[in-house]
Amino acid sequence: MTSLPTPSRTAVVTGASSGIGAATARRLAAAGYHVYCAARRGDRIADLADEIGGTAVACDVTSEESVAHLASVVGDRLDVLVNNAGGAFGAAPVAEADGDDWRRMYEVNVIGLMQVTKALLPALVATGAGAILNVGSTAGRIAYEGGAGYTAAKHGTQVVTETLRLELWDQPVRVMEIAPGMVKTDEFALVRFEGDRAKADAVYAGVAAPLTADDIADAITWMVTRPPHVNVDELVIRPRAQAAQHKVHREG
Ligand code: 8X3
Repeated sequence: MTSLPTPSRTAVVTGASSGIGAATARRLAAAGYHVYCAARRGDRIADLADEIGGTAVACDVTSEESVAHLASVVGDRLDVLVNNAGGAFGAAPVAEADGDDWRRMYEVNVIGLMQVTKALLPALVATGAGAILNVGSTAGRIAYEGGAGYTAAKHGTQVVTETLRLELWDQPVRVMEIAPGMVKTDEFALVRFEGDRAKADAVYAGVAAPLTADDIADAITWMVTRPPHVNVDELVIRPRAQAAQHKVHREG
């Protein structure tokens, strides 16, 4: 008797064009997933998808239409969704905050996550063992000066994750969050400080070994590849040098 080939496991990673997203796409591909690399910047995900044998999907998570397109490309079965698209824009104190920056942060870190999750949930349920992994932040656990727009948005990521886990309690879908602390990527701090290289570099100054995007991708891959009954609700992960947001060991 011949048996049908097992369909390969599939994963969607949003914000896959750089940093944690790109590293996660690579790690999941190495773990045997066919990865749909989703990001606004189509050229960058095309190269990544080629490299890992995945599929590039240009997608702006803040656009319902764009997310519907992503869902149509993915089809009716999906094993893993990594909601990674997000970011910080600006670092002004509340008294000088820019409403547009705050709206953008809420749009991408919270509404985008909701839209992608909503669109792909039927496919995740259909596999009988889906996994949703939301990329939050330690900024979703604390407050710090100049961080309110971002911390509010990442607290949003955290609480949406918790809510979703409650709502899906009887469904075959795990709901998890990773909350990284200081991760040195090419873009996070640079985007936050609007291209100001000196300010971006100061974030990591003297820290011998901040986390890398690949450290986070490694942890994400571990979380989603646990057996289907094991739900790692949340994983807070920092470099050893960062005991807390305000307590970072800097050398020199
Ligand atoms: C990034 C962590 O410390 O910049 O999500 O808020 S922090």
